[in-house]
Amino acid sequence: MANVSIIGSERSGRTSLAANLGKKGTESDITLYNFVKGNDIYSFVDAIGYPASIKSLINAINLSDIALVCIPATGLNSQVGECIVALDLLGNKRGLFVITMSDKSNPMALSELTEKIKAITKGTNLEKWESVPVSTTTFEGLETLKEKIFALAEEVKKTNAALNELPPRIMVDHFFNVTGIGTVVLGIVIQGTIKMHDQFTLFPVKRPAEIRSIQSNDVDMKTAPAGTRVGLALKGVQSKEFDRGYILSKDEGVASKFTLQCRLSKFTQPLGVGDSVHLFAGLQDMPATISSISIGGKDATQVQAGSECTVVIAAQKDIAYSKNDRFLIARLNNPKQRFVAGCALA
Ligand SMILES: Nc1nc2c(ncn2[C@@H]2O[C@H](COP(=O)(O)OP(=O)(O)OP(=O)(O)O)[C@@H](O)[C@H]2O)c(=O)[nH]1
Ligand SMILES: [Mg+2]
Repeated sequence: MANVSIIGSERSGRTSLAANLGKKGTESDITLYNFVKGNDIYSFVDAIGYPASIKSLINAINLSDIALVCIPATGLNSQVGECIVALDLLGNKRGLFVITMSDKSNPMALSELTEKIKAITKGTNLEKWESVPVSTTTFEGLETLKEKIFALAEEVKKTNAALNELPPRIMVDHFFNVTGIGTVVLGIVIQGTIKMHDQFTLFPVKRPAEIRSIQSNDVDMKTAPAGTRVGLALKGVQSKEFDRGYILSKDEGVASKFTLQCRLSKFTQPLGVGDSVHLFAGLQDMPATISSISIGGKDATQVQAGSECTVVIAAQKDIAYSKNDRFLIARLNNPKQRFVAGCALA
């Protein structure tokens, strides 16, 4: 099992790649494609709403263990830059650069582009990511790409196995009512192992919910370990009580004001006290305001690109969170680099 996001610039061949890697499933501002390999299910998430919406990008990244960043053979642009910044600020992801439409290029240009990618990712969390040239018209490179994804998935499996004993948490991305079944939600078991009849609470709204049944890729299961994309039928809660990013677990933090340890992107404009920003926490997102900033323990009114600071941020709604979650601060209206900072709870 591995969840893989397909991101990158507009018209970079993302959807063509997704369609070559899996079979189309759920579709909203992200589209899911599934592929079954023996006992393993791969779910690919195409961030179709990006670049218009960074929410689509962040959701795809946060729903995946592995990211594929599509870069057309014609070259880099600011959207690729933005994807790299998002991945770097979120940290801790595995991934590959997919140089798409390789049939439109030549070996010399492809190796030049590979070098450029190395240069711009130097010093980021992505500096060791490999680049793979692929064409979905000639199918050149597709098998190599799949092998590399499978190899990364083996690493992901080991990481996820270590999460199986933790208290279960399910991050919900879709929710609806199915006639004759009731409330059905789709999401990912981000830690722990879930079982039929488990009793959870839906956070941040604190409503009780019992797991009536579990499916993975439309197959009924009694349990599901960490990393599984699941469909759950639930008892005790209605689909209209859900929102994107709500968490089912036994115990979860709920707050709207946070003290965050932040690392600012090198490419952002300064961040100041009183600024209106957008806060992302997992798949939850909402407007927020910077209440205070401190740098090295001293109060400040502003912090510059590339630096670290502690901020107190007030969000407009309650957020469900756990102590190791990562947060992102963004400015939705900034035309080129919308990501401001990657954060952890202080
Ligand atoms: N020659 C060639 N064309 C390709 C390849 N992959 C995609 N295309 C074409 O490039 C265009 C964009 O491909 P898509 O897969 O829609 O790219 P996308 O990133 O999903 O695009 P948007 O979602 O519209 O931003 C389409 O006309 C594809 O047919 C490829 O490997 N080679
Ligand atoms: Mg597309």
